[in-house]
Amino acid sequence: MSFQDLWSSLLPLGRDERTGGYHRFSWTPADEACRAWFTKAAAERGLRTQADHNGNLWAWWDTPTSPSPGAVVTGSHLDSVPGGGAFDGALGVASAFAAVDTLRERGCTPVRPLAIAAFCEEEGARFGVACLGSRLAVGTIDPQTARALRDASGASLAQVMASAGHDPALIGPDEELLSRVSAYVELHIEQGRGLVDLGAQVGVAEGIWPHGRWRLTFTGRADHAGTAVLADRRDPMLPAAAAVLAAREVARAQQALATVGKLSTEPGAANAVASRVTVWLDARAPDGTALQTLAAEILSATHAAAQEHGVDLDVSQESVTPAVVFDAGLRESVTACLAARGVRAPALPTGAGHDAGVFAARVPTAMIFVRNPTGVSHSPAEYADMADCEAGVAALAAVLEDLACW
Ligand code: HGY
Ligand code: MN
Ligand code: MN
Repeated sequence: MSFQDLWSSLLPLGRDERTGGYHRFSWTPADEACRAWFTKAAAERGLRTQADHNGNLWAWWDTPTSPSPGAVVTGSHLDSVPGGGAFDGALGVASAFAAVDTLRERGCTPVRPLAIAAFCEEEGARFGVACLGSRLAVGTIDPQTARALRDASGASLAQVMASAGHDPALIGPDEELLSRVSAYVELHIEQGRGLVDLGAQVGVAEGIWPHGRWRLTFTGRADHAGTAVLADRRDPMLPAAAAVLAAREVARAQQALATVGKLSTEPGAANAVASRVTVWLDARAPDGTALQTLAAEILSATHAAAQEHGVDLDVSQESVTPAVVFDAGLRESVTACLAARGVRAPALPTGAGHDAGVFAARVPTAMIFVRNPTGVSHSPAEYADMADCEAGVAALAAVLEDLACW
């Protein structure tokens, strides 16, 4: 099967035909369709599928003889942000299956197990914590905290996993699995224009900026929009607006990134002063100290605004991910492997989080980026040329051949 055919079979799943955006949230029918797609793609290649106790999917190419220790894992995630693009995560999973096809066509038989992974809830779009499935597997989130996470409807992860037939009591670190993995290589569409500016089809990740996500809940007093005197109001929308503007202003001043992209308001009446407004702050900076300074300054300005308007503010840190520097040795061998095949793969930093960033804490990890002509991501406009996607598959296949077939 060509990459293009494999890719076309995944494209319609979870797609909103009206906007072209994707709504692939963990443990929903769209996610179920993606899991079925993964299982079918694995079966068509004779790979053994396993769903681990954290909800991550694995497709194993077991070696016929007694395998050398140290599985090589590749893959990414199939979930999306609300209204996300087609390529974020999905390109890495589809490219992994296509890379297995390429290895088969070349007659390569791995001497060590080779696995394709699709990690659960990488975007944190439903339960609020990014890379939830890989964090659980690696042990960087407390299982009890994870079980108690709730989605917008109030359903907990434990309830949702149980209804999907998984025992939530089992979630948590998978030491046995981690002990078997010698390397993880994730292919991902670049979320930025680095490769465009460098004129390269593929690149290799240097590292990931530290980033954090905070939930800010402003509680004021509901009132009538047409009668409540302005001076008497305790309007939570005002300090929420201050938080949005402070995020932009402080990030600009500190050459960092801060975004408020999600806001909810109660009761949500057009003719009433809100009683409660919740906003989610996403902050990212070049290093840990810069991230702390960035967040502290935004939150301080926000607290001041809440006080000024007589509004209570509760700040909850949903997730903070430290800076990631990928394994230099693995990164150099990936770069050398591609150079030996005449492929220039420049090294790039990124502000986007990935499961590879989580796995890097426990396993030598590398990332291959595929050129994104506009750099746009987390949007229906996210796009990669098919020629660049196929160059990504060829690069991934070459790296997997080097790592697993000799
Ligand atoms: O938010 C991120 O950087 C990633 O897409 N989860
Ligand atoms: Mn993403
Ligand atoms: Mn992603």
